[in-house]
Amino acid sequence: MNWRGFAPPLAFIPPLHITIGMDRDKLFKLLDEFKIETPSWGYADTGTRFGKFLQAAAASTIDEKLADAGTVNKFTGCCPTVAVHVLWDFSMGVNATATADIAKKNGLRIGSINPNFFQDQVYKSGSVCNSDESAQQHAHRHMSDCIAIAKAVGSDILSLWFADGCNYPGQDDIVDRKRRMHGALRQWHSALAPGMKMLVEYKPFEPAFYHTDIADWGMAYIYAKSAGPKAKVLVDTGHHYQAQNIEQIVAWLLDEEMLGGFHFNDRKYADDDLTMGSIDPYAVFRIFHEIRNAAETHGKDVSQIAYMIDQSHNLKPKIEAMIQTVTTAQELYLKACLVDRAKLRDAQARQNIVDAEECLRSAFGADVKPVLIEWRKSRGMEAKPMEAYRASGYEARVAKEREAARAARGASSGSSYA
Ligand code: RM4
Ligand code: MN
Ligand code: MN
Repeated sequence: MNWRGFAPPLAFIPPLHITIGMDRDKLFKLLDEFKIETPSWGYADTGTRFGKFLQAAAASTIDEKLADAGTVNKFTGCCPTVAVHVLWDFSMGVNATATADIAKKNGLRIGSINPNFFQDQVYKSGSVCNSDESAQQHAHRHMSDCIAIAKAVGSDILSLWFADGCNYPGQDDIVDRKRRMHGALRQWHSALAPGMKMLVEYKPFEPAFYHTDIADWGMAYIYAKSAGPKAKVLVDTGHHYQAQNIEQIVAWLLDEEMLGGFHFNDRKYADDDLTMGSIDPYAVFRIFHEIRNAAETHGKDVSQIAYMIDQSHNLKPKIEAMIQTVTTAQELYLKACLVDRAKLRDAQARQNIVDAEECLRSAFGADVKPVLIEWRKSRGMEAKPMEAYRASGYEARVAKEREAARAARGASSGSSYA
């Protein structure tokens, strides 16, 4: 629709290259390079603190999660790595090297390793920020296991999120806790294999509700900077106060060369872990716009950004939810690639606010679905991933197999995300 609300007749829509000032080959190359990591926990039954609703097709073992992740990658061609959550995926008896082989059989690699510093009883008052040294030691032992797993599976990302924090004013000394975290991160940084990265995730609330020990991007930045050059900041889109300008944080981190990656999800209220772009797709577009702007206008290297999904599909069928997420991400990324940056620079130089804003709005409003279909066809992929996945009958098949396998194991679904 144009701004008066009348859609021009189709025949008058100019060809793509005229509208966007970017040729098809460049766009296709950008799409080729755009990869998103899916999380193992997105394939499992998850819930809220009030309970879980179980799905027959949900994955319960790491093998099943990898089969599902491989299926998402098969239909989207965009998700070659899988994030693992160590305690949920590598319980006793799970062999890391064998798991890497299963990933390979499913056309995947193990991506980020997510340690778990929140589940064990000893972490009641935190992990490395805890004044109780036995909790700190427990966290250190777990981290050594995680570094060993990372080496065994050939992962190059340790993705760190801490539930550390306090529930009440005065509960512990904020500065002592800060120094404990500093010490732990520095120590772990020095244990990283060459080529490994350490991502530091922040979150202002939950499960601690008075303060968390890495509450915002500034704190994550300071910790990462002091840990060493392999440490960068991880932006989880659900981990901000309402109304926070996330794309500005992204632009700053990019300019400081401290943006490590994302956990994408959407939310309405708190850390809701809803499907990316389901509530506010323009917000995701604005993030991608800042990334493309950093690359094209400011000459920054954005190739190392780890795009990851951190969602819980409590009610949606897991694989469909993931395919929906990934195709949404591709659409919004592509729209951001379409922003006419020369035109935008010109409008900014003229201080013409309306023209400048329209550069973003018209790219956001572009129908990119036909371009994506063309790109998929040119790469020998399914033109419409969701339709093709539904037609494959995968969900009904694994539902049957997994129900039988669970019954044979005598397994019932536990309360964790594993
Ligand atoms: C946290 C954070 C972490 C995720 C855990 C399960 O809120 O987003 O990245 O691993 O939840
Ligand atoms: Mn996260
Ligand atoms: Mn979260």
